[in-house]
Amino acid sequence: MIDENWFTEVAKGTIATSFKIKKLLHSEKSKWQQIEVLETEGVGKLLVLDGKTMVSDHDEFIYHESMVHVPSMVARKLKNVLVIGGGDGGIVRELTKYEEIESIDLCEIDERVVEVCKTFFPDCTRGLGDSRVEIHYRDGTEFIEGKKNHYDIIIIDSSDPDDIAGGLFTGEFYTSVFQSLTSEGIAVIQTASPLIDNYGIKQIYHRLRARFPIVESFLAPVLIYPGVLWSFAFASKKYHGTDINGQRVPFMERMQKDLLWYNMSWHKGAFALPNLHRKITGVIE
Ligand code: SPD
Repeated sequence: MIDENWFTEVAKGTIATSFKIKKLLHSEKSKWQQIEVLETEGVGKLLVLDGKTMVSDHDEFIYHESMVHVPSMVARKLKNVLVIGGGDGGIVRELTKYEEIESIDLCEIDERVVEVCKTFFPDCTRGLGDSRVEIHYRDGTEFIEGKKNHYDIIIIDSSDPDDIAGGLFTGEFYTSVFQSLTSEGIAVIQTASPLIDNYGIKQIYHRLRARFPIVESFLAPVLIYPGVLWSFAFASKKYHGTDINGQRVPFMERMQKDLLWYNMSWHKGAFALPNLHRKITGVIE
């Protein structure tokens, strides 16, 4: 909602997060959703889809570095990667830093999100031109159907369950994700704020636990999302979230100097959960 130079996102009808607007840079209704880009006082450019904040110049690195480097530093093999959602390109940008990745499928339902982000968020989209990246403008639930035992990592960078991304939070979809992963595969999924949506999160982790032998969660702050404290599921067939692949450590020791959020100490700490989140995600009763 835009009112008197403020953009406000209301979560669960009760909690509001607001940003002071300098200028409305872009507004359109795509086939799928309302797309807006705002220039704000506090967080630079802000991408809003159907009234919900997605990416800001100010803090996008926290979300993208966390979702990519956690599974990439655990995976033993890192050849084929799938990103579902993520049309802003931030996840792909981080993935392209790994030379051993041979192919990155980006499955984004809305081509206009990619085009708008190329104009307003060039730092996020700069990885999309990498020769290893193939963009598929498809519904993620359909795209994944034909893939079996193929991906080393799947990253689900969707919007929230109560909007067009609803199908990406179902048990059927998680079955497809499981089947598309190799025998050591890892899925990372954005799973909302434990301070706001604990009922929805409980259901997500319950569905994942019914399918994956290892289901863990890690936390990072994202200033622009209501609740700020954000959770991610780490659903894995073989390795735990803190089982960092020692062979990749020298590479990350060099690379982490250029990252703004991720380092290997943070990685391990991100899995140390407060009791509230352990309860919500089914670690303790
Ligand atoms: N509440 C919004 C959660 C949005 C998660 N996806 C954002 C896309 C960033 N690449």
